Amino acid sequence: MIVQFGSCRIELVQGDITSQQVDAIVNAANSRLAGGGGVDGAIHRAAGPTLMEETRVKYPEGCPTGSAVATSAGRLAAKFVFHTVGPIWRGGVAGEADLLASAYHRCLELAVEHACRSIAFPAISTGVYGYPMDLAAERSLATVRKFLLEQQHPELVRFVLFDGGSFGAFARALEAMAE
Ligand code: AR6
Repeated sequence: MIVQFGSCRIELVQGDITSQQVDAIVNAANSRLAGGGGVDGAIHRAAGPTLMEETRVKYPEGCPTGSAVATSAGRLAAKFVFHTVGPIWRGGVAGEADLLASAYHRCLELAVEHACRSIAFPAISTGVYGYPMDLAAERSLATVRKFLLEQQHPELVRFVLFDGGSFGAFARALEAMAE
């Protein structure tokens, strides 16, 4: 599914983010940038050990929730990996929505700073961190849409949804937004 916003587009696909041919791939990391399971584990496995080595050297302090940092992409087809830290869901009363928006926003800023024309996101915070999928879809897509309409960059933002449930949630939210 593709929706155009000005000269940019948001695309939804179902699949594995590590096989995407885009300039930047976003990793849903933790604040210690220590690696982990889920999409973080998959990205580090596919990229190889240089990703963790570079992360340790460049960002020994880690990365705060709602922010993001950039590394090269090891064996991945992308040029960069942006490691962002989404919020842990605590019932919605701990600023989770703003922190989730901030994580997406900072990655999009990094994409512009690194002259990326295309970027692929997973559904940040919706796995181990427990953010409800429908709410995450709405907030994530609204944040990206606003950024694209204001900045007109990057040209392509692709959400790579791992299963049918997450793809359906994002498709419903994007359809509602395009109406
Ligand atoms: N491609 C695309 N999406 C994926 C993939 C993949 N290969 N693998 C999983 N997903 P999660 P979080 C989906 O748990 O909730 C890690 O341990 C998955 O189905 O990876 O932000 C980190 O180190 C889900 O919808 O990230 C942190 O400690 C989405 O990606 C913590 O988990 C995010 O799930 C971060 O938790």
